[in-house]
Amino acid sequence: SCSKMYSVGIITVSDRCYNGTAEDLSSVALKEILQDQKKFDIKKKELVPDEVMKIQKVICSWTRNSDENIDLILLTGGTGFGTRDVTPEAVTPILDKVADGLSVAMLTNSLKITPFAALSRPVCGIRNKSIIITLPGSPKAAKENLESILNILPHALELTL
Ligand code: MTE
Ligand code: CU1
Repeated sequence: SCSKMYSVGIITVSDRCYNGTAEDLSSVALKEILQDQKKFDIKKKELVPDEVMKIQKVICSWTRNSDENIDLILLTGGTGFGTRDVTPEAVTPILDKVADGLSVAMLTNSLKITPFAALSRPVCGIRNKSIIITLPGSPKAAKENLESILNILPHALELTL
């Protein structure tokens, strides 16, 4: 059944939030959406700059089979076309399995809202039985992308166990 609670970790990837010139409002928005569902327990939160190694280090220390044993890892930010945007490049090489269906679902829904959705380069998949999803950086974009796959996540998480 889908009555189980799943643990969630949120990684904000942003140079500006990391150096204190911007406020991390996206992880707050994501938290609110997840809390409304009553199926997710937000156990971890981390803020990292747009750097491949730092992003990978947090993901690898959170996955199932690690001490933290996080079921669902959400990243927000760094999916765009900027020179510093490296979230997809950080996530891709550490995935055991790629789940393009989640990316297609997010893009399909997002393109109904704004053509600028095409400027996000989402990468989703599985590592050590944890589901990893990359979301854009703005609170609005992060929220819209997560909402477009929210209802299918409990079943996905059940299957990866
Ligand atoms: N997706 C949705 N649903 N809504 C949005 O407003 N903004 C886009 C895109 N995806 C947006 C969206 C814009 S303008 C950019 S530049 C990209 O996400 C990349 O965002 P990131 O670099 O902050 O990750
Ligand atoms: Cu943009």
